[in-house]
Amino acid sequence: TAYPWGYGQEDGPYAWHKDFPNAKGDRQSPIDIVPEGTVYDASLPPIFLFYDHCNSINLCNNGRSVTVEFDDTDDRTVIRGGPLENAYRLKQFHFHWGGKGSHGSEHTVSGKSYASELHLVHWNAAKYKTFGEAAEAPDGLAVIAIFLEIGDEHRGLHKITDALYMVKFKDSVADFKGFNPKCLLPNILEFWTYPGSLTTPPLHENVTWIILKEPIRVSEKQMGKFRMLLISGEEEEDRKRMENNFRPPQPLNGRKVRASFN
Ligand code: 1SD
Ligand code: ZN
Repeated sequence: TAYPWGYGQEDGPYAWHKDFPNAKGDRQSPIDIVPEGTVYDASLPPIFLFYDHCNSINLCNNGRSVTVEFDDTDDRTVIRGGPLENAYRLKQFHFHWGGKGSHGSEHTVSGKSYASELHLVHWNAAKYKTFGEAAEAPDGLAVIAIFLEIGDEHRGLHKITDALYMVKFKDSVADFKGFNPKCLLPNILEFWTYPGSLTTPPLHENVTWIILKEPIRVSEKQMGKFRMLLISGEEEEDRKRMENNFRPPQPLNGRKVRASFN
């Protein structure tokens, strides 16, 4: 199968602009966050995650990442506060990671990469009727990003890493009920926020990014399980690993990055 885009030599981030002109837009993501260049905004409320009644559905390998999808037909699982004007519903979360421990995140902090980055994707259901509609609107999406660094084993992540074998091949889907991403949050919810874009084609410039300062720790062995996933389908002879599925930092172009903390 030919991929319209990916993370390889030919179809990777440096080629995306050919099919997706947004790639050269002026509010692209990810970015390098330079803490000294951010502005503390005392008027920013804390971010609240109402995840108590959340309902995961399945785990999928879409050939570019591994995604856990949620029932988003009502407002049972939302985030509020921070830079957001209303509640945004959780749609899915997924990861970006490297081929080796020290890189793999999309956002960087003063040039430092983390091993992986978790994205909790939410949409503005107060204003738009469907995820698809929100995904094209300027205030449609809010993504919470959490950095993963190598350390001890992460208890909460086990449920995911232990299930990855079920979605080894591209386009595979497995039942994944009852997982609550609350267990993947760090202790402190201090964040940076800035206006940006999807980090994957079509690179729509409609994401309010909320990047948690405190990383979570996962073991090298757990990261290794992500790297066993394949970007090839079960029928394909040529087996390629899913790794280095991250876009490098993009120009800030004068955007202000606000910090919720001093
Ligand atoms: O990579 C994801 C992509 O899979 C999809 O979830 C999209 C939202 O429709 O968001 C991007 S990202 O910007 O969260 N990386
Ligand atoms: Zn992402």
